[in-house]
Amino acid sequence: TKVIGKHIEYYDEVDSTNNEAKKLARNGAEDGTLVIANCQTKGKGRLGRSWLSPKDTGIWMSAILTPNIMPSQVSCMTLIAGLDMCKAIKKITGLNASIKWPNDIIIGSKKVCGILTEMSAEMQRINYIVVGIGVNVNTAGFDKSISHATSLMIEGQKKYERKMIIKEFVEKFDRSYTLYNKECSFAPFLDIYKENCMTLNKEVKIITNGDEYIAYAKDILADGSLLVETKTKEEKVIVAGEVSVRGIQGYI
Ligand code: BT5
Repeated sequence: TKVIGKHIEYYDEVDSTNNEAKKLARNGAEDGTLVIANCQTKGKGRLGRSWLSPKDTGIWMSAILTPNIMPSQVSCMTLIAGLDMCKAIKKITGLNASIKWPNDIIIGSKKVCGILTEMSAEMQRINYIVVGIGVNVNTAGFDKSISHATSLMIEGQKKYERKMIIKEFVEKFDRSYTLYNKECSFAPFLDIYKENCMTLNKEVKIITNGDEYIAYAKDILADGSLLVETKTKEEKVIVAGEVSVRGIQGYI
């Protein structure tokens, strides 16, 4: 690869690879540095939630990125990482994975991968981005409290080598990262993102700024935002917030 994973920091156990990556980034780690751990004791989800990261079973990794883009473009970087992980999972396992906008990866109606992006920025400039990716690979089962979770092993009925998925992802993301830095636009990824996105043409629940409503997911726009139509036929553009898709078990 040219940038992503040229430098890899591996740990047997850390609190969170995102926290470790942020420390390294503050100390000037090079663009594309990957932090990978076999186990996280305090894996983090979004909005202060926790992410179960037991040893030997999953991919818990964070990429440190220092692209020359505006803070408003960071969400595209996350979309692209999700897309490349979705493609890597499909290539290595043959399973029918798809993306729940913006960047959860779903198989059937269950979540196999989540992404947590954190950044340090000024108004017009990014200091660094940390894209943290968690994939349940060989997890045998989940607690009832996260019944919406699944693993590649549960879905494919066999074990997978974590390093093969990491390798596939890193190669893809390296190419995407170079392209994004050159074009500074999500446009080259839009069609393929839509092809891999299960959110489109479905009823969704939008939770944003304390507001919650049901809408219909119509399209993904050139900047990666989600266009929805409310029950009163009003169009809204969703840039951040939580989107649940109506699935087999209600909304996931
Ligand atoms: C996410 O949050 O989906 C982002 C997860 C990011 C994890 C990676 S691992 C490497 C890096 N280092 C970190 O510390 N984090 C990143 P969110 O959408 O908020 O989902 C969190 C929710 O998913 C929790 O509240 C649980 O209900 C559920 N959950 C927890 N562990 C899970 C798991 N292993 N698989 C699926 N769902 C899980």
